[in-house]
Amino acid sequence: MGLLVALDRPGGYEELVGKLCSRVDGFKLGLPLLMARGPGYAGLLRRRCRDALWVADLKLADIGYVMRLTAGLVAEHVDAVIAHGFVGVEGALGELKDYLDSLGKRLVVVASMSHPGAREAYDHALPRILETLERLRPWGVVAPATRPGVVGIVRRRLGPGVAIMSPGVGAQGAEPGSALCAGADYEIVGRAITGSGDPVEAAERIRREQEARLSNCRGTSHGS
Ligand code: O7E
Repeated sequence: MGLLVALDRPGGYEELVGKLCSRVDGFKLGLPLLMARGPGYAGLLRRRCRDALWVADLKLADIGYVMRLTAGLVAEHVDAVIAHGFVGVEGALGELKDYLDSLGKRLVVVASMSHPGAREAYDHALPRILETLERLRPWGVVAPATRPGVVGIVRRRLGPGVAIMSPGVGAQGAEPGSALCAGADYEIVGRAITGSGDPVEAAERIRREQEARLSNCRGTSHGS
């Protein structure tokens, strides 16, 4: 069971990261934050919580050359980098994966998204993106907590060896634990924690809700 906190809004997170460190599994650094504070800010935050899983979300969807340049700016400070799946393997994700492999870093690829419009964009594309993921075998995949059925499809297709991380819990309406029950390893939570008056209490509450939902759904089939 995992909880990753999305840090998106530009701001100072040093103290919050220190407080959340023992309560969550990792942090996803958003593009607005990294643009405002610079890639080195990732290193500064990491020093507050070294053993967590640190993921850079640079909204990568480009040719391999540009994705490598962009990922290279922050790679030394993080464990994993996210890229979009629809750009394909040759000249794009394949190059990025080779580059990250050479640095000992992990690639996470978006299979589908959590917002309502993702139905227009992703429902017809998902079978092709799943083929891409099967060929590429990235370390991780992003699949939407708002659509647990999609999480289940990704898990069944890619098997147990891939880390599935699911955004959409809290502000976008999915309940804590719902994606975990569908087969995800981590739920990504941003505003429900960072926008709360008491982010530590919010993270602890979400943890408890994850645990409660997971213990209820264990024994039922994934993706239902
Ligand atoms: O809604 P929140 O505040 O809990 O934040 C959700 C976070 O997950 C935010 O950082 C957003 O960029 C990310 N996210 C989604 O919300 N939906 C998706 O489908 C995919 C992502 C994501 O991380 O995409 C990586 C490119």
